[in-house]
Formats: sequence, C-alpha cells, structure tokens
Amino acid sequence: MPSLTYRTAGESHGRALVAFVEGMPAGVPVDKGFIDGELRRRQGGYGRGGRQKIETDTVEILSGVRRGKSIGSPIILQIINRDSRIDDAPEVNRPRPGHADLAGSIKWLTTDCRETLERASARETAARVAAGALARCLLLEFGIETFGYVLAIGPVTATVDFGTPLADLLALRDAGDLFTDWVACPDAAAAEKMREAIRHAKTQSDTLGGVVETRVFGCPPGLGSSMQYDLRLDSRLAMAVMGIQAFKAVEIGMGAQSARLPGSKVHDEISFDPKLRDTPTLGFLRRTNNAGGLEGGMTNGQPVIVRGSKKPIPTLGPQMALESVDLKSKETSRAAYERSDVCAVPAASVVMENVVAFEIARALTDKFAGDSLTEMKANYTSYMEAARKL
Ligand code: EPS
Repeated sequence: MPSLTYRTAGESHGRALVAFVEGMPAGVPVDKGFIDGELRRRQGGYGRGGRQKIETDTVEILSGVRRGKSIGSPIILQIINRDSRIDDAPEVNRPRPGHADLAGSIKWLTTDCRETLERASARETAARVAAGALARCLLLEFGIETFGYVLAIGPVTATVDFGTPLADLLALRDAGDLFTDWVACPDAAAAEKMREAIRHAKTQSDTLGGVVETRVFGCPPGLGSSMQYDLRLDSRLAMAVMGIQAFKAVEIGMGAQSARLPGSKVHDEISFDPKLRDTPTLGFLRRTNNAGGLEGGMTNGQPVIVRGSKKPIPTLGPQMALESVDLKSKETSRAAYERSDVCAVPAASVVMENVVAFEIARALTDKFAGDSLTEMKANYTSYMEAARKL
C-alpha cells in the first residue's frame, strides 16, 4: 500500500479542480455529504467576493469508491467550475503586488499574468478541502476530530474557552448565515468586531488578513517520528499549512512566543492518572499544552494545535490599487483589478482544518499501515495495548 498522498490539478477558471488521492485503505466509509458540507463552508464567510455567488461546489467521486466505501484504489475527487472561461478570460499585464503575477510571468516567460494566476489562485484550495475532508472520514474511524476556527482578523483577536465541549464550540463557530455574516469565530463579541473590521476595510477599498487555528483531538501518541527531519509531524504540518495560498507564518502550540520565555514557563509537566489509561492519552496528563501536542516531531497524546497567519488578499479595490508596472510597456501603472475578496480568513480556517487533517491521516496510515481499515484498526489496537502495558 503506498503512503497516503494527494496531488491537485485545475485552474481557477478551467473546467474543474481535481484531487488525486492515493493510499487510502479499503473499507473506509466515504461520506460525500460531509465532503460537500466542507466545500460549502470553504465558500462562505463575511467578506467574500462575487465568485462564490456563481459556484456551488460539490464533489464528484470519479474513482476508488464502491457502494460508499473505499476499495484501496486511487480516489479522484472532482469539483466542476461553473465560471469556466479560461480561454476567453482577458490578459492581465499589470502584475498585482502580493500575488504570484510578477514572479510567475518572469518564470514562465510571458507578459500575461493570467498564465500564472489561474493556477496560483486560492480557488485550488477547494480540491485540497475535498482531499482533507475525505481523510477525515478515515480519522473519524479512530475517534480523531478536528476543529478549525478564526482566531484573529486584522486587529481583532478572539478568546476561546477550550474547556467548552466540542459540540458547543462547533455550534458557536457556525452561528449565523454562512454568506452574510459568518466569520468562523466561536467568540461572539469578537466575531461582531471582526465583521466591523471587514466592513471598514471594504469602505476603504482595502483587504484584511488574519490568524486561523486548528486543533486535533484524539490522536494516539507516537504519530510522526523524530528519526528524520521530513518524518517529523510538525515539519509536515508546517509544510501543509505554509502551502496554503497567502499564508506567511505557521506556529505549533505556543509557537514563536516560546522563544522569548524561560524553559520553566514553556515545557508541559507530566503527570499520570490510571483512570485515563484507556483514553488516547494512555493516562499521561499535562496541565498545559504549550507544545501543541507535539514533542520530538511526534504526537504526545495531547490535542495538536497548529496556527497559520494569512496575509491580506493582494487584490485591493480599484481606488486603492497599488503601484505596479505594465509588463508590455514597462510604464508605471496601477495594478490590474480582478474580482476578489475583502477577507477570506474564514474560508482559510476551513482550508487549514482540512489540510491539517490530511497530514494527521497520513501519519496515522504510516504508523498503522494496512491495506484495509480492518487491518489498520487491528494494528492500532495492538499498539495501544502494548503501550498500556509499559
Ligand atoms: C476563490 C476564487 C477566486 C477568488 C479567490 C478565491 O475567484 P475569482 O478569481 O474568479 O474571483 O475569489 O481567489 C483569490 C483570493 C486569490 O488569491 O486567487 C475561491 O474559490 O476560493
């Protein structure tokens, strides 16, 4: 069985976006309704642009699934673009600072930035969400759940009580209408301020970025490895999150702040409660989780906490268009204006939750490798039994 991996194909205004997923064991129940729900959430958020009014993203499963379950063969997920006009879309000759336009045009030797922007567009994240949501069907079989939310938009930061049961956090996060007021933030007071900040940015023809966080609950200890840099789960998570369009920083647990504090304020002391031996923690507890559930590149049984920082959308409104250069005439000019979003941070929280989930699923299949879900579950059970006997 190959390792669980995926690749995507497709342009923003091409015919479709596609994810090619390999290494999914046989026998995993695939919930198309759940994948579609995640695609729908990705389209939502206060501050989104006109494109989402055109699209209704749903997944077509072209291969690898029979009668609702994976059969071990490669799985192709397809999302059709309604706004499919790549051959007719006009040239873009004035690169937008912050987008891939200039670097890509030079790299691929063209003065038409569209050749680059069509693939660089964050529309591609629909395919990544589909792959991640598919991976979550596997995670659910092992009681592993993810929670992605918006921690900050522009200057507004939320406060979230993670003592709250997950079902309540989900209800708080998903309150309101997906398209007219959703900001994916479980702190209602901060959510209102975030909407105000987005409204204000829009009146200024400006855009806003923010911080999104994903927490993963129920991981057994020992996913990932300290043996090589690229087997460390934190390095894989960092790559997956940094690979999301417009992300400029990734943190695990306490993250960058830990560099400024002494060790006594950073590391999570260990205790043991035999009553919790049968949980994924195996009974090992921490009063704090500054490590974000990862030590030595491996899960330690605590929730995995990953944060990503997204820069503001580079396409500013026409009144604020940034200075650029026409690639044909080389004359100073304002950057081109393409229809865009004021703020896509809520959507980014959905993307990050699903790409993080895919990496957890990859580490899970690496650790409990098996051609079928039955075999994986047997491997999981025997490992946990052996670990309990330590
Ligand atoms: C997006 C689709 C795009 C943009 C946005 C994300 O659609 P269009 O370019 O047709 O308006 O709304 O793309 C970007 C922000 C970007 O940086 O490329 C989507 O489906 O998420």
